Amino acid sequence: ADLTASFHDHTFQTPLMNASGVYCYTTEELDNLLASKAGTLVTKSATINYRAGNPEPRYRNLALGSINSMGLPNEGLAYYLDYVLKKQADPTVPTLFLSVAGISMAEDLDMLSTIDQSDFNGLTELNLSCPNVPGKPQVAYDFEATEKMLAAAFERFHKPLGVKLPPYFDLTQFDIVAQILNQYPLAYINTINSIGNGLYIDVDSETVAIKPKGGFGGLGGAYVLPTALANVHAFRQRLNPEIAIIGTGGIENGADVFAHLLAGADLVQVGTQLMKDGPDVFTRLAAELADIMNAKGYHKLADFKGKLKTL
Ligand code: FMN
Repeated sequence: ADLTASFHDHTFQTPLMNASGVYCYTTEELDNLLASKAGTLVTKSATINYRAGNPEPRYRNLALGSINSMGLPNEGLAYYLDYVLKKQADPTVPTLFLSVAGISMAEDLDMLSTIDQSDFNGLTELNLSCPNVPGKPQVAYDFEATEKMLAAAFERFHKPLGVKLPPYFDLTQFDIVAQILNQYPLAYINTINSIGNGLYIDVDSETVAIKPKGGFGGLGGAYVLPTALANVHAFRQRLNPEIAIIGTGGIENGADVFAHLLAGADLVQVGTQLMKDGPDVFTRLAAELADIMNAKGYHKLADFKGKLKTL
């Protein structure tokens, strides 16, 4: 099977990539992703300046996924911008994604201006959905703030822009959010970020799993797959066709990748499973996806992408 994925005018060898925040903090990790079966990569969500993030332990692998409250540790925008600018000079490197997540709207706009004025020619992802900064609500759960943010962003930003969204749970929320997003020339949405503020309890020790926020943290992995698929599909049914979708959440195997694509994703991202397995996960996922396609007689992604059947 041919796993080539197209995304606007970009072509990737596979539809697979890392999810921001996992295995993308350092240039060494980013280089290892480029050497893997991932079709491309996204950098760790950046703030203007370096952040140490929350106290540890702040991430825990769980049997059904993961819980984390990292608090946006990152090297600062200049570090990641410098990386993608260096790499884009190499014709063998695919188009890259650069993620930003300011602590305030002013910081987001400041970073977007910096990127706009740089030579970066890849895709920029504005993270409107970080659930793990104490005292900060997620922008994307405030519909007025989301609309204001997008209006201000597109006033100063002239390059391809996507947004990373949190999961929504009510069909009326999908209607409202899609109606806002459809007003802007977005290149794509990326859905979903972690399901915010889960609480894992270890019954033996009678304690939580992570230190920040008394144990509350974002859920990833198998816990979130049905929510992720619902968000991909609900937005694919509501968004302008020009807005592409990156499906993120709960991917453990090739069947999960297939399901995301069937629901309407153009590319997929892997967080928790990449944390557990490292970049070799992409070799396995590509092989499992190809096996499923071969068994079903599909030759290319377009043969089934978005073609989910209802009863
Ligand atoms: N999402 C972001 O957009 N920016 C981040 O900086 C970010 N950091 C994360 C750090 C960790 C340790 C984890 C586990 C997730 C983080 N996420 C971040 C969310 C993931 O990108 C992804 O949306 C979420 O984990 C669901 O995917 P999964 O089920 O494959 O883990």
